Amino acid sequence: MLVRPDTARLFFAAWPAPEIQRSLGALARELERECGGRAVPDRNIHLTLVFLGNIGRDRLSRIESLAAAVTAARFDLSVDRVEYWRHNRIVWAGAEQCPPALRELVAQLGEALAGTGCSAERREYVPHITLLRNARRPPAEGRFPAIPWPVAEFALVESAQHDRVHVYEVLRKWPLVG
Ligand code: 2AM
Repeated sequence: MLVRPDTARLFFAAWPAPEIQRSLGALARELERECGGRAVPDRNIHLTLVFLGNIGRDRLSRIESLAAAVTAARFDLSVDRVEYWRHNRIVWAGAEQCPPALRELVAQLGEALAGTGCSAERREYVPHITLLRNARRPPAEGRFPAIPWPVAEFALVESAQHDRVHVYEVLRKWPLVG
């Protein structure tokens, strides 16, 4: 029997449909050839909205009811550029234009969680979709043909490691408005 620990490593994310994960995964493997490092497997590709960290499972239902009250609008994300962060050697995909509804969703989640002590991110939100870890060098070209991603829901996700492999489990999803 699988015994779950008392705490869970949690984050809110936009979770792409499998065909969008495949498009981004193909880009990740192309970048892996160019930059070295390790491509994130298709099934793990996502956009983090708010990172919560390790949270007691007894707080899950409270977090879920706060998330259910979020009323941000759905939006279209045009994933059209890649960037490299030297400090953690991540190559990631992002969007030249961050849709206002995405900022609004992140802000609403942050406000909903403010009283819970779960999340205290003070830096400006930079939407990033991690494609490569341990990259050896930055990609030469920052732009690529846009991958359109209609985002119509958001998810609460648990992150676990089994034998050093990242496993993400979508615990619940909520629709965006519109
Ligand atoms: P990363 O891809 O840049 O590592 C699950 O770990 C998700 O939460 C990943 O998208 C990861 O971003 C993000 N994450 C992990 N630790 C974080 C932190 N301290 N602050 C913000 N996001 C974090």
